[in-house]
Amino acid sequence: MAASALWFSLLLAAAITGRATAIWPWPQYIQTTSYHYTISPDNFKFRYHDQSAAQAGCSVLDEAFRRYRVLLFGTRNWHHRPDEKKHVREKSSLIVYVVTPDCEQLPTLESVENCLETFSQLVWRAPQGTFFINKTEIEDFPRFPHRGLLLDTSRHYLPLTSILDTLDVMAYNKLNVFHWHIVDDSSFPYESFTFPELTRKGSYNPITHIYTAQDVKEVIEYARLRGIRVLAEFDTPGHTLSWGPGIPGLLTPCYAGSQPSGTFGPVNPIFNDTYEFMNTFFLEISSVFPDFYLHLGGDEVDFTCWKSNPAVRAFMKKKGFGEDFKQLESYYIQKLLDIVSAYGKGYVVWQEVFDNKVKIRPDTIVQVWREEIPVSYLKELKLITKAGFRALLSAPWYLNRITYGPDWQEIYMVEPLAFEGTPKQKELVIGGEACMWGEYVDSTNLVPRLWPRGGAVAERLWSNQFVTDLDFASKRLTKFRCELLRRGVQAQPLSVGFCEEEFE
Ligand code: CP6
Repeated sequence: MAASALWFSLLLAAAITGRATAIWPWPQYIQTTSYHYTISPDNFKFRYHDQSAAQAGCSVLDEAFRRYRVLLFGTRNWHHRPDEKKHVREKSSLIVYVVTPDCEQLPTLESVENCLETFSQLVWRAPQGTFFINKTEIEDFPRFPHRGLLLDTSRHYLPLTSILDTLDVMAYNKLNVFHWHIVDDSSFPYESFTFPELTRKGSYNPITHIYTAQDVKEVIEYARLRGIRVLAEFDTPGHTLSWGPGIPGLLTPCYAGSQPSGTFGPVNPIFNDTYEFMNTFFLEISSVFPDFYLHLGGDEVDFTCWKSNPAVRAFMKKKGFGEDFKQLESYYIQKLLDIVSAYGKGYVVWQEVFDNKVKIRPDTIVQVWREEIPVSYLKELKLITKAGFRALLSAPWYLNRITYGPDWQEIYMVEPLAFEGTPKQKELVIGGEACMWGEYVDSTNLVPRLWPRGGAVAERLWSNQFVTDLDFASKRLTKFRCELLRRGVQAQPLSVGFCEEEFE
């Protein structure tokens, strides 16, 4: 007979066993004991419970069972130790039963999330290599449904492996949205099949520094299997210099006096061709990226070039915008939002779109990135939610920024709901994102800059609002960082010290 049957549900509303070693992020409820079971990898099994709606053939869980077995016990074939086998099986079979309400093809904002990561963090090892798990009761669910990480693959190209490896570590941290800031001024690595010239002329290298259709599919599938959504950002009308060479006429020519200066500004909002291009381009994007949401950017639009261009000025006059270039920006964004909503997509935009009073659909999500100007990020959240929009917080969570010292603590102590507002307003804050802008980051320094500091954001967005004790967090994050090293992630140290198991 199986000695211990472990019951799991996706809500983790079940009794399981384990020692609270390095649980990160901290669960909603945990009651652990010193009573522990020995786990024999030979006789350890993940199983679908009879009452689970999902059963074998559910790829997300089948694959998760396989991955977590390897994470826990390595790739050694534990099933062939003939002398011990029978004995061990009788003594300590351990079965983790998973109950899920559904087998979802794609993760969504509404998805109920997986529990195998938590289970894996409860297993501990004796120096001789024996595995244990303490008798523990645990209940867990996220505080916010949108817990993202932004990677910028334009300022520096990130090889596919860097992206896939990041998705693994996101899953370890229970982050569930990969915000792919895939193109920007510096380069256009996305390979468009409708407009191949964009990549051919806008990437750093059209052979080696691009994401092919196959690459993009691979990222989406790898993320899906880890419960991670891919939120693709094609930022316009600013941050688009790399689009220019591939699509002549798309960008606004800047003027020096009465002559074109040879430089270009944001997307030119005055031509029908611009919107025809966007219509075709976003048709492709809408089908390539299956998530309901697309990120449409809209940040940092510099008006100087538009101001310098006589045709733009004439257009402003005709439309009655006067000297108010925010109205021109709004004109562009509104047309773009109409295009994308016609494809049945939802959208996320940077805060300027809200600040500049663009008319946006009520289901738009507004992402807050500016720290103080013109108002603090908390005030901004207050204003956005007061207007009835959903909001995402990123302003205090720039992982690309580094300082000397334990800077994860500042990240950790952020309280996203510390603004004045009704409970209804607070409900509109659906989460946040850590950002890794790429100006000074490529595959050489990405990993230690992301981890374990990204974990501070992850716990703030997962755990309940009262999990704020820095000493407690520090101890767990230090151990979790050692666990990341064990899993092959080059996470940087939090402070002085060492890991009990040393790794290369
Ligand atoms: N790139 C793009 C960036 C930033 C933004 N958009 C950015 C600017 C300043 C800081 C952080 C990020 N590098 N496209 C703003 C959302 Cl401090």
